[in-house]
Amino acid sequence: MYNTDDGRWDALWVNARIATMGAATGYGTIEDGALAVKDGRIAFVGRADTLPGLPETLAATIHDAGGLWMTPGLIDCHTHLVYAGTRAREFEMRLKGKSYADIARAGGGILSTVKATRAASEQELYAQSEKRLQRLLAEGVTTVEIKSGYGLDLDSELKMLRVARNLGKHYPVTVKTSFLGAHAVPPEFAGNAEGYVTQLCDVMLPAVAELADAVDGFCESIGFSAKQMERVFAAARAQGLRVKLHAEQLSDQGGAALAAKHNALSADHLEYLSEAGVRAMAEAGTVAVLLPGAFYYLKETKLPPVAVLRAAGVPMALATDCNPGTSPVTSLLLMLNMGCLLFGLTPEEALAGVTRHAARALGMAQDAGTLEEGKRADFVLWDIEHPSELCAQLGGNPAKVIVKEGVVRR
Ligand code: DI6
Ligand code: FE
Repeated sequence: MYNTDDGRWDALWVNARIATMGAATGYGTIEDGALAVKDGRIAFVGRADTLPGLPETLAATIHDAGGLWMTPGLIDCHTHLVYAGTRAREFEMRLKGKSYADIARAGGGILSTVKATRAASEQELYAQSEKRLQRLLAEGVTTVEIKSGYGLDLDSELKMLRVARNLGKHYPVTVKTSFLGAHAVPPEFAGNAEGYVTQLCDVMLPAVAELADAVDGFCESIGFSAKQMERVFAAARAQGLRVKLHAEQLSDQGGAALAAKHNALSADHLEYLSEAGVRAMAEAGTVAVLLPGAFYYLKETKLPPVAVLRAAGVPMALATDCNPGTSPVTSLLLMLNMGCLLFGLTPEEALAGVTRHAARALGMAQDAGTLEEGKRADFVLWDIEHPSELCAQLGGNPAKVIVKEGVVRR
């Protein structure tokens, strides 16, 4: 790395093998590639021999990527990483034969994390959540979605959303928040889900809207019905917020079609998705967010209909679902492997699922997810021989250099 005096660009990276992820299929590979940064955005990406001059004359700082592979910064578009406590005891119970739904109905599950999260101070909650975020970032994540939904009362939901936003202020990561008040019925409303939905729509949603980028829900027999979610979505629209939905995770509730009808950014999980649901998503352009960590951790056997989604042209994203109950996962790279081996994605599809399609699932397609001029200069240099290695490997971390909005963070 060396400096020149009056470069046009802030920085220029040369000698990189670039997987732009900008092509409809494949990696969008550029051999002997160069990428320039200006004001945190990508100002040039292409073959070095198409640069408009000698590198030294073009930028203030020249970085030699040393032949490493460059990809967009990874995007984890579905996490619940702000929470307190653990649920390891439930892991033991499930090993002894109890199901996730049994435990939830007995007052464990989500509600046990609600108890711990309500009890935690904002500082404690931040400290516990920060560790999980650090692990995600170490593997090249530069954008993360974080849901509320373990507070389920106004103050605790606000606390969660503030923690999520503050993490984004203190770490080199873009945080998108989702209000997931419709995650479970809190104890104060036991037996009165309708009453809780009313409180959620009339009081909570307007009060959290400033801290939320989108509104989510858990549409399930142990969560909220499609009818109840419809009320939540109407309230979201009144606040000008886009929606998304945990749909068809444990049973087919018609959630994906409902989400599509409300122009949702994404429908997530989708193991029990019907063909009608796939068609509705395709027509609406709703992203399918696949969560192999939860599939694996719950020992689910029903697979999401990947071949049908693919044939219908529904964009498929992959995410960790980082949460204490069904997916205590802080490795998006591990999800690449599981997406391929458990769900049958190709490595190109898996990588698009944590870049281009994940950006779209967050409504950020204009801004992130591919290495193209005008987008944020969020990228990773990997010590790998080919992008497929990011999917093929288990464990280890080949991320060598992580750049967030043009600034080297590692
Ligand atoms: N589906 C999930 O997999 C997570 N939330 C949801 O709606 C699980 C949340 C938990 O068990 O704590
Ligand atoms: Fe989830």
